Amino acid sequence: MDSALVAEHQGGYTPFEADITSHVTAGETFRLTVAVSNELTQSTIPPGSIAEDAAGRRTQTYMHDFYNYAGIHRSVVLYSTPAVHVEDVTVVTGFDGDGTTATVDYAVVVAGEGADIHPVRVRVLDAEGTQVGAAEGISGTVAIPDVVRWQPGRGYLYRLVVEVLAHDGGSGAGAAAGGPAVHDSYTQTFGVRTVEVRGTDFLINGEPFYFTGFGMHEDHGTIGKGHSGAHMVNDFSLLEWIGANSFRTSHYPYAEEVMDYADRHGIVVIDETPAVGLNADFAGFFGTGAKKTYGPEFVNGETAAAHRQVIEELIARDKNHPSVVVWSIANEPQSSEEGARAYFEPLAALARELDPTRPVGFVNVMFDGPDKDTITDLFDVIMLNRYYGWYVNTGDLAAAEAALEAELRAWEAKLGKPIIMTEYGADTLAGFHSLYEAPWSEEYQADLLQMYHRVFDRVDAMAGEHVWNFADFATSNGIMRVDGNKKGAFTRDRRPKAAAFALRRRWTQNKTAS
Ligand code: GCB
Repeated sequence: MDSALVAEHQGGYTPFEADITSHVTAGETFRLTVAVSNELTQSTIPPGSIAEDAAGRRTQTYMHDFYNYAGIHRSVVLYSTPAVHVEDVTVVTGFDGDGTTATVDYAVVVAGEGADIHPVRVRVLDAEGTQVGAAEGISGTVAIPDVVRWQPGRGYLYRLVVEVLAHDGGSGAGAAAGGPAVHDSYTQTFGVRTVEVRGTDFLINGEPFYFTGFGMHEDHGTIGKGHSGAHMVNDFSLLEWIGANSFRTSHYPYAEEVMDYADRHGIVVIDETPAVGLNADFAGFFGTGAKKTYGPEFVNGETAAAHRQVIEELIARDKNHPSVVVWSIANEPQSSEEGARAYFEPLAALARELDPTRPVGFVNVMFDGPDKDTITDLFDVIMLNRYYGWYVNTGDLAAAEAALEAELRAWEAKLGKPIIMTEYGADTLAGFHSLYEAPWSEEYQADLLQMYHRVFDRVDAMAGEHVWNFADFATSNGIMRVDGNKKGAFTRDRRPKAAAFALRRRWTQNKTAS
């Protein structure tokens, strides 16, 4: 049987598609093969390198702290559309006047030959399915009076039903009812909310929002990175139990089902690209790598091209999710070396150009504090991963507390923007207890988190706290990891450590029953 290559795509976390119409015949069977490679190189995001020894044995190394699984982790879907069809929809929401009326700006792309002669109409339905607004044309604004807002903790969703009509009136469902036939239709859910950074406040719908939650990973026993609805629902239930209002998709875009769930349940998301490990300073930790980050050897023009692609694909995929309130374009890149600013300035500008409605950030690494970092001013929020009391000041929470507070105050003074602590935590072996401040014990993890919280509560610019990590997870082999990374508040099979109860007490204490 003849076979043909119909599509190729680089990057493992964002969707891609191919039109296979000319290769198949209606009514006949065919074989569709999807093959994936998990090899990471200097031109992939995340980057990695492959060495080959004299015997031809190839080994993969990479500079990020989670296991490089292979295989197909997400859905593969075969679907058909009419030749002229809805290809893209963008929805941007705002409020009018006294804030009780919403403005819904929409833009539709209709693809296919002769697309422009087909009339387009849109209808807005509320959660019960009642039509609350309508408009005609491929772009426009629909007003929703007495709008129900999408809010943290309350994921109220509307639907925008986009219909491409037959250009000659046609016949069909709509025609039978007296209107023109519907040629193609697509339903896009959306929520009405605004996001804004003002001074050191992070505002959702004009109200200060404080992030509580975790950096997470798509990682479970047996299924690895594979998406599973049952595991997803369990993880979201644990987030609810512990009082988390948000999470970061560390360190890559998560399955679309996760984003839909967050929308529906009012969970706030910091949405991250897979740009992790762009940092030669980690060479010691991972036992390998270049000496300098920016240059032909490591983060070069090819890396930049792949990085642009992942930003474009993430924003194209997730732009209509109300849960997404920040784009994080990288985790812990080297940000003090010469070359960092020239590398990141165009990427920050690209993210803003693609989506002027959401704050853009990146996550800053401990080595590049406020005295050394050269790029954080290019972004709207300050996102920090800090390990005082763990990698530094190990076992000395008093010294860690002073160092943490001094650094947060320095950032506040330098940039005056909201600070979100996107990682803080300690490896903890579930079941190990100690009377003393013993790293790895459940007591130490809880004490360390409590120390951070004392400091956060003293610093005005703090806008959120995401513990590293939601659950223990698999990593590559190394002397710093025993059966993976153990910084979870939950174990890998989602049992709570002592810290989980402490977090629950903090994160649920101000909640009124509803
Ligand atoms: C970090 C990284 C995260 C690691 C974590 C750790 O800064 O962003 O990927 O897993 O530290 O536990 O060392």
